[in-house]
Parts: sequence; structure tokens; C-alpha cells
Amino acid sequence: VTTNKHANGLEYVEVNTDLCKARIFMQGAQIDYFEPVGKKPLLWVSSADDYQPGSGIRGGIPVCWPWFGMNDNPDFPQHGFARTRVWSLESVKMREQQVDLKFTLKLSDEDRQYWPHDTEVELLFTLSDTLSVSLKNTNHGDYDVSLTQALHTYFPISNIHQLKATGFSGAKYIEFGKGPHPQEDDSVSFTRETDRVYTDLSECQALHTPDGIIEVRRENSKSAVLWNPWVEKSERLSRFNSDDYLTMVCLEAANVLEDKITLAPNESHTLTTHIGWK
Ligand code: TA6
Repeated sequence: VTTNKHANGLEYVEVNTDLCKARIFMQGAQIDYFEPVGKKPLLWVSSADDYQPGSGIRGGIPVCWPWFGMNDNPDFPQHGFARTRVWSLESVKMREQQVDLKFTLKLSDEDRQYWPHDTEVELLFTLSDTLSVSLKNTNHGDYDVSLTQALHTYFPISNIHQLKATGFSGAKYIEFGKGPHPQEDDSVSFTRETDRVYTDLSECQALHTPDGIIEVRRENSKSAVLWNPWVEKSERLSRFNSDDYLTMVCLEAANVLEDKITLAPNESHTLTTHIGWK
């Protein structure tokens, strides 16, 4: 485990073991690279992103916290503020070939304009031949606090036209403000802009890509977001090439809508996503 600095100034931690290679930026505690040794990378980043300090990296796993999407206050940043803040690396543990990294975010006075609550937030990575990421909230205040959040994971798929995502039967979803729609089929394929917020979603989904099957399992989450911007939105997205939609999909472990979390004083909650090649 080493620390380093990107040409544009962003600091990062690099992990290089017999089981995987990974890179995690201090800004947003955002992992942008994870590759199990001998297998293909499990995360996608846009080549259009130039790693400028102050904006989230377009790929890997942006942390959407302490709200997902737009805030009721339109002046507040989309997907919260955690992904543009510099987190601290609190601990590194190596056990055989598994590396555990814990990042924490100290809320500043500026942050309190967005979030005036006494909430401790930690991001824990477990890196082996699979990737687990846990977003842990602890309420240190003396009143209940509610928040929404997501681990906004970007997955690499060599061709969106050949992607099948499975594990969705029994759920319902809201899309473009309409719904909820029942999700009848277990699998979803992509033929247009897709931006679905699923609830009542089972823990496990799979992305059947031309390069193999990526398995995604959530803990303490009944909601997830499935997103591909398709042609028109790709033109409007920052740090995104117009043809990037062909090679990526987001499947985001979340606590949103009726799955938002409410923490009583001294209560903790941990949202986890486990990612690996089948
Ligand atoms: O998770 C899907 C989504 O909410 C899309 O609607 C799109 O806005 C995407 O997140 C990216 O948001 P960002 O703020 O990272 O550009």
C-alpha cells in the first residue's frame, strides 16, 4: 500500500497485492480502479475525466452522501457533498492477501451549511480478488437523523447492446419521475436512456457482459439505481465522451426513497456492496 499524487494534484492510495490492484483517491475516498490479478478490471472510468480537484471522478465508485440525487434545496450539489471533500485514511490492515482500508470524513464548518448534524461517516474497503465497500453512518447527535445515500458504481461492459442485467424480478421502480412500475421480468436489457430507482429489490444482481458475469450483492439496502445515459444524455454529461454509454453501466447500492435510513441517537447503519467476477 503506497500513497501518491496525480499530475493534477489529487492524492491517492495504491494497493498492489497477489490478489488485486486498486487505486483510491483521498478526494471522496473514491476508488477509481480495481482489477483482480489475472482478471479484467471491475470498475469503469471515463477517459474524458482529467482528475481535476473539486469535481467527482466520472467512474469508479462515487459516494453519494448525505443525499442521493437533487436536494430539496436546488442550490445544494447533486448527490451530496462527500465526493468532493478530502477524506482521511484512518487505518490500513493487511491479513494474508486481503487489505482493509478505512477512510473517514471530518465535517467542516462549510459542510454544516448542508448538513448541520453530528454524523460520523466512514468508508471501509476490503480488497482481495473481490471488492467490498461499506458506507457506515453513526449518529452522535441527540435526535433522529434521516439520510439517503448510494455507492454509485460504474461497471465496464464492452458493449451495452449485449448487456443483460438479471436479478430484478419482484422489484418496482420509478423512472423519470413516473411510477412505481412493477418489474415483471427478471432481466433488463438496454435500448434507450435508463435511469431507474428500484425499491423492494433483492440483494443480488448479475451483469452478463461479453467479458463474463459480474456479481453484485448489497447488504442493508432494499434499493438500487440502474443507469445508462444513452446517446442524448451522454452529449450533456460532464467528463463523459459521447460514446462512453456503449461501454458502461451503473448499478448503485443505495438507501433511497422509502429505503432511506433513519438513525436514532448512537445508532449506526452500514450499507455494503460486494463486487466480483463470477
Ligand atoms: O445515478 C443516476 C444519476 O442520478 C443520473 O440521473 C445522472 O445524473 C448520474 O446520476 C450522474 O450524476 P453526476 O452528478 O455524477 O453527473
